[in-house]
Amino acid sequence: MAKELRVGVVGCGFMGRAHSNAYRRLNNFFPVEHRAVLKVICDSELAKARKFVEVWGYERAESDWREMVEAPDIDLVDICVPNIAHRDIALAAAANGKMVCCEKPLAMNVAQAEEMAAAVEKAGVANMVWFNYRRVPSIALAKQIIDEGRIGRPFHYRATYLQDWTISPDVPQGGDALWRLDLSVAGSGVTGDLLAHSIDTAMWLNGPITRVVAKTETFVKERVHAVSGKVQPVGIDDACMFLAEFSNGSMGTFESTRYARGRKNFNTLELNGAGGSVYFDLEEPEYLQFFEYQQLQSGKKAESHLTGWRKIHTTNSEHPYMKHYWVPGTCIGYEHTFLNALADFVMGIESGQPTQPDFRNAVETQKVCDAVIESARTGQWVATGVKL
Ligand code: SOE
Repeated sequence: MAKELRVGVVGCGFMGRAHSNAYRRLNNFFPVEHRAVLKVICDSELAKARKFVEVWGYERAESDWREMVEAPDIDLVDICVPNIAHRDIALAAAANGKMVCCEKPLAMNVAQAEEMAAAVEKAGVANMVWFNYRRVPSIALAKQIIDEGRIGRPFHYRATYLQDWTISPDVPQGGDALWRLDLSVAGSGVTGDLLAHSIDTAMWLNGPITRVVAKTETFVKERVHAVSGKVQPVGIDDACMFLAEFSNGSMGTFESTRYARGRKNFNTLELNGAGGSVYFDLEEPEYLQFFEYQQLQSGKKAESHLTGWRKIHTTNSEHPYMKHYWVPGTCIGYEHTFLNALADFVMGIESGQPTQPDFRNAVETQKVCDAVIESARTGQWVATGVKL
């Protein structure tokens, strides 16, 4: 008989939905031993949680996460609330012996992130941070290609993460919908919200970032606060660019903004090495582009009159995750990145080989985020202290 994985989710927003969908679909697509059971959805607004029960099929709604993390019928606490609340919920869940999965970024800063990693380690509970883009099959394929040695010595890593939804000065800050614009709730702007994804992916693909130099900008200096109704200074970074050095000797550029008109969720990466390059663009997530300069087996130069970038349609059963879905040539979507992450987490529990990124790993991404913010403040290169 299947073991139950009884889930309690805190937060009914965008991520609450994305994760709920993953729990509901897990056993339809992945042959894991555990059966996900949607037990509790928790939101400080009980009416919202009740609505969620109807839509997503949870067993009950609650308004106090403190009760939920103590409930004996919950195995896994999943944190989908604004960053300011991550630490307290994670610490309480771990103290109650629950597994903990947390939305990114792990915390408001490194100090909190370290505390959270220590708490889950002390409790000995399984844990994961939802850096879902690692689970895009094309990005996982890039990882495979890099690990196979097909890129050779890496020289350049290039990441962009661009959006455009905060350009209007009339967009308020704060509250349920716009907490990402409120420094006291989010911890930072695009650095924690968007670049954390790029940094996590970059260090997964290309190893530790050792030091950074950054420039941030806040284009709209004041906004009405959605809760207080008062005009308040904006503290977040609206845009951030930074240069990075990797421990493998390659260099990186990272750019993120919410002011790139027309760019909705433009997330790209490119890695150039002596033996080849890979390029990924989230607007065409089912493709990975690969340029092969040197053949892996023979070591021979592959360039000829037929040379060109290969646009790999990452939909074959040989490609990461794809054998769990449809027939070759058919695509999966954004929501499946969460499903893939959940499946990896559950397989990690079952195999005894915990999946990554866990809290400890996400502390390293947080270190880079904090170093970026510090560098933007001082104008100096800042060592990240990353240990991977
Ligand atoms: C912000 O708009 C946001 O929703 C991020 O918070 C997510 O992490 C990102 O994947 C999409 O954009």
